[in-house]
Amino acid sequence: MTSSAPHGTYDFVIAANRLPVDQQVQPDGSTAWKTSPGGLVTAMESVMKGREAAWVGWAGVAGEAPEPFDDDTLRLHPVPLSTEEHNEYYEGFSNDTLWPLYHDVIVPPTFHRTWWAAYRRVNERFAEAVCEVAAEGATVWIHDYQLQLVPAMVRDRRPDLRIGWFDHIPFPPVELFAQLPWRAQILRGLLGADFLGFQRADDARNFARSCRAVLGATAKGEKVEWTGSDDGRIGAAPRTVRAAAVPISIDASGFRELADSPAVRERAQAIRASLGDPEVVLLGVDRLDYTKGIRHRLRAIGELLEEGSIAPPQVTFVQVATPSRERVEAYRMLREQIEGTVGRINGDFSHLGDTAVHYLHQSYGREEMAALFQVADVMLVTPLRDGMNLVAKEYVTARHDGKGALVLSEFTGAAEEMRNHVYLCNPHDITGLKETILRAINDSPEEKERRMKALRRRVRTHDVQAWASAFLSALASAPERPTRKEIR
Ligand code: GDG
Repeated sequence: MTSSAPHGTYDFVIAANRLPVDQQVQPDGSTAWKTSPGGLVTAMESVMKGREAAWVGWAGVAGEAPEPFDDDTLRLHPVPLSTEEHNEYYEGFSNDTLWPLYHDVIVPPTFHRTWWAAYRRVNERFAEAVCEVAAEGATVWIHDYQLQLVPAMVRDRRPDLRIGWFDHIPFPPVELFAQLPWRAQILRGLLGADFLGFQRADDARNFARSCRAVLGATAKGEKVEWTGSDDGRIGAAPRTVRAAAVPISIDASGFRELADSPAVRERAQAIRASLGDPEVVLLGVDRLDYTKGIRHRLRAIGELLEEGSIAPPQVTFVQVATPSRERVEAYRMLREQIEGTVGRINGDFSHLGDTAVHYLHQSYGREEMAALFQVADVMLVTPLRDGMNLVAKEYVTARHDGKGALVLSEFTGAAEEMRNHVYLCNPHDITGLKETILRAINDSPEEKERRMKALRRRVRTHDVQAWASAFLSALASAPERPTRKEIR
């Protein structure tokens, strides 16, 4: 423990892989930082009011990091990543080892010792940066799977801090997690926190079971007790940690306002007209990721077209597949497969002027997304595994007309909250998925409106601000750490 670690002045510190800023080139060729507003930023704004807050993260450009700077009331503290570290810590260990392992090994995870070394090194750097900015007794909120070692690394340096970590993605069952060669180190890293938040109670339970099986910790209900070890490795101190579900949400009022604006309503009408005013628009919006079930969705759509259950121009399917992680091989292969399938479907079932599948491998602005949601009579959210899935919550929030229908995979965190009013599906069951899509198309307007009303209410009352407050009050009341003496 380095009690001489420097203290900063911020009493609330966020650590996430990315800073909420992007570097933009100005007309004169110079560069400037622009905040990229997202759900997390909005949530943080609501809990940061009146606090001196700092955000520690990578600025998005490899090489030297810019000097810390202020954005409005928030201090942004960039952590540098070299190109090699970006490859090994981020694209490698985070996105090609942990991501597939934590998503039911839909593709096989890759294990490389050099990636692990980089992950550890970068986590250490984040921990140092957190300690540098955090005031005595500050609250630290660490985000996601890229930073699982940071809680213990911060704790070792600064036992005065209150440390929370939130897992945006699923936590796998121990039978899968146990494959990870560095499973014990990851668990010990997380156990440095006072409170660990997960999307679902099942994720929290998976974590607790892993602690029991891998570390021999005691896990009762939401409490994990770890008596530590004296081998001097990170996370060696005795701990009692609470692990519980705190499901994330969206900035519902902000998104509702956007979706309700005249510009977005007009744009929605224009999009519908440009599609040839079909009777039914089916929509998918996802990062192009193998977890999102896009291939299964296309399979179902292809079969429905083949059977003649749906056909353009009356029914058309729009798939927005936002470019993602394009340097990782599994993502390159996925893109090829999906684009091959879309090409085959359109070759077989489109006619001049009547397209069966509109495939858009692009990113769009928030307004365009809100407009697309309003056009969608049936929204297809069919992941094979997803921590939460915010698209599902955005879709219902955008439907201020109360129309539309949400087909939602039971393997999303969102299904925990929304299962009673969505058209629930198992995306692996193509026959069942086809039936569910047809039911969502053909159900009565009254039934759809009833469901949509309940869904909208749920998201409105459980928004991102509520999530952030719930997390922080759980963190504030997390069990006090017993001293080593009390445990023995
Ligand atoms: C991870 C977890 C969890 C997508 N394309 C565009 C665009 N988006 C926006 C969506 C939505 C967000 O990105 C995606 O969030 P999801 O929740 O659907 O999925 P992941 O990116 O995998 O997020 C997930 C989440 O973290 C939060 O904890 O729910 O389970 O995997 O907001 O609308 N936004 C814009 N243009 C696009 O082209 N503007």
